[in-house]
Amino acid sequence: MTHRSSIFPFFVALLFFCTIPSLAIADYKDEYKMSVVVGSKLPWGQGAERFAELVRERTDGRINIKVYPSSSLMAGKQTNEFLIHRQGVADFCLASTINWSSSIQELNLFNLPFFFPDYAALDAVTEGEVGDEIGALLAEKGVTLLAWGENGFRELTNSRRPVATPADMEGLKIRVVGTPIFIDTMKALGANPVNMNWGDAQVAFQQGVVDGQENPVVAIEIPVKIWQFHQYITVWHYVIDPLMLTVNNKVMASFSEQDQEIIRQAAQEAALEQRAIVRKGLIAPDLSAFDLLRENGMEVTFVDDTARTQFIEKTMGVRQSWTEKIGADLVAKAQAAIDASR
Ligand code: X2X
Repeated sequence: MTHRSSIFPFFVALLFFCTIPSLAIADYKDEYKMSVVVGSKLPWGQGAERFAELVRERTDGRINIKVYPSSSLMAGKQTNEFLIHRQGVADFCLASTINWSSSIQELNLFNLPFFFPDYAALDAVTEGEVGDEIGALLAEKGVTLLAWGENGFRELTNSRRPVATPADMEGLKIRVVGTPIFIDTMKALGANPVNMNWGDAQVAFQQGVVDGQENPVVAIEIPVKIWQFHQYITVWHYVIDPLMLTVNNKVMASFSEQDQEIIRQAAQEAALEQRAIVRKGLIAPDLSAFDLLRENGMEVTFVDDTARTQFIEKTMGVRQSWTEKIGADLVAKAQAAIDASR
């Protein structure tokens, strides 16, 4: 009897101290899922890994984010990513606007053909009023935009011939993402677009099912060694591909204010690093990325100003019809930011 009563307070104390820390993180899950469309070895996948690592370190493991690469959370169907993010299947994403733009029309702004001339134009848009408006729009739809990362300008590669003017596009079979504006643009250029998920695309290049594709040089074409399939590359900056680092609103709200701040900061840092990595070697005077393509046997064609004007004219109908879907007001604001950046 005496023995039992002396040990009782000890158990109460033990129970108390063990419960306190677990109560404080009671709402946190053991694992948060982060979706990425491409593999972990690409700079895009590595940007997500870097973010997860920074968050894990700075929250002492309270927030454990696991990256699910290669569209694995949406069974390969990359254009479903926004839907599964909104539903909470993916808590976090590092996502291309291309894959979300069939769900959110406004994101087609970045897919307007030959609209963004250079990186300064992109930064002026994402870091200005338009970037904020897109953030507000995403928030309304259930996700919080934490930072802008980057895939890069999308450049054409093919196995048939050098492409320098719109006439050279005639009849080329080009793989594109299953996003309608890409089909429209390729058709306007006289090409034959085939839509395909990224997971299937690489096999299609290998088997020569398509003649060509379009993706960023440093972020995708070099890491997948596109020269194994395509000898010709056209540097035409036809579409820009920013990435959005996002978190589901409800998931964000479940974190303490201190942890939310850690997440915001980590996102900014990881995205900034990731953007620098994918731009390296692409902007004069450092054009080493193109040298690497040449060393691997590719013929690099830079589209000059005259040809760019021809490409713009050839796709003007696409630009006009999609401007209506995106919202003329948003496109005009982006145009003003681009003009001011020049
Ligand atoms: O599918 C593509 O081409 C990729 C990997 O660049 C995107 O997800 C937009």
